Amino acid sequence: MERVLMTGAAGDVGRRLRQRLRGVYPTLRLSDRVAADPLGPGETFVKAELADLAAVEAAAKGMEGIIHLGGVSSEGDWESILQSNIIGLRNLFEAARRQGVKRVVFASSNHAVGFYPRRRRIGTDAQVRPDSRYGVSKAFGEAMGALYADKYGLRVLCIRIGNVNDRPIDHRRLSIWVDPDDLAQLVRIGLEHPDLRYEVVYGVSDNERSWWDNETAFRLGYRPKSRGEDHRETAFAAQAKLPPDPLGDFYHGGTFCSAEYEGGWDPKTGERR
Ligand code: 15L
Repeated sequence: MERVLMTGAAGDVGRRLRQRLRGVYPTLRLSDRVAADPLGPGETFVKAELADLAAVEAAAKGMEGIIHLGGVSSEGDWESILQSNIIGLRNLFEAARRQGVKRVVFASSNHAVGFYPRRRRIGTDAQVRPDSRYGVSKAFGEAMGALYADKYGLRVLCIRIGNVNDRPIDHRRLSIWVDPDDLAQLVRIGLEHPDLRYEVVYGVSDNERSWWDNETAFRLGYRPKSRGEDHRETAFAAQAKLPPDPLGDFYHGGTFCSAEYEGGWDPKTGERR
C-alpha cells in the first residue's frame, strides 16, 4: 500500500491519524472541505465536498486505499446528514469503485448501535440500533461497505469508533475510549491485512469496562496498547461535573440516546412506558 487518500483530514481524528501515519504510506493525499494543517512530507491536499461525486472521484484517482473520516461527525439535522453522510458516502464508495481503489477503511461509530443497554455486551454481529440520525448514517455506511465488498470486490474495514481522545473524558468514555495509537493500528489492519474482505470491528482500546466483544479485531491481529482504566480518577472527576442523565447513562450511546427522546421510560428495564 503506497498511495492512500484520507477524507476528513482537517478534523481532529484526521490530525491525530496523520501524525501516526506519516512515513508509513509514501503518498498520503488529504481531502476535506476546508484546508488541513501545514503539510508534512509525502502529504498533498485536495479540496473536496463529499456531496460532489466528480470532486470525490478526482480525489480518489490513482489511490490504492482510502481512509474515510469525512462527513458530519456528530448528530446533525437531516439535510446535513443526507448531503455529507448518505449522498457523500455513496459518492465515496462509487468513486472508489470507478477509480479501481482496492481498500476502504470506513470510520463508522458506536452510535450505529447506541441504543443497546449498557448491561448488554454486544459483538459486531448485533443488529444495528442507531441512537441518532448520525448513527443511522453510520449504519448505512456499513451496509454500503458490505455491498461494495460483496458485489465489487472492494476490501472494506468498518471501524465502529468509540471516542478518540488523549484519555477517557468521563464515565461513559472509560468504556468506549480509543487511544489514537490504537486507532492507527486498526486503520493499518484495514489497509494492509492480506485476508481482509469485509469486516466490522470496534475502535476501542483495552478497556475493562467495554460493552463490546472485539473478537473480530483480535482475530485480525489487533493488540491495543492502552487501557482506559489507567485514567479512572480523572474520568470520574470530570463525570462529577456533568449534569445527571439517567436515560443516557442506561444506554451505550449516552446523550445521543437522551437527546430528543420523547415519552416515558422505565429506568429498571430501559423500556419505553
Ligand atoms: C462519535 O461518533 C463522534 O464522532 C464523537 O464526536 C463522539 O461523540 C463519540 O462518538 C462518542 O460517542 O463519544
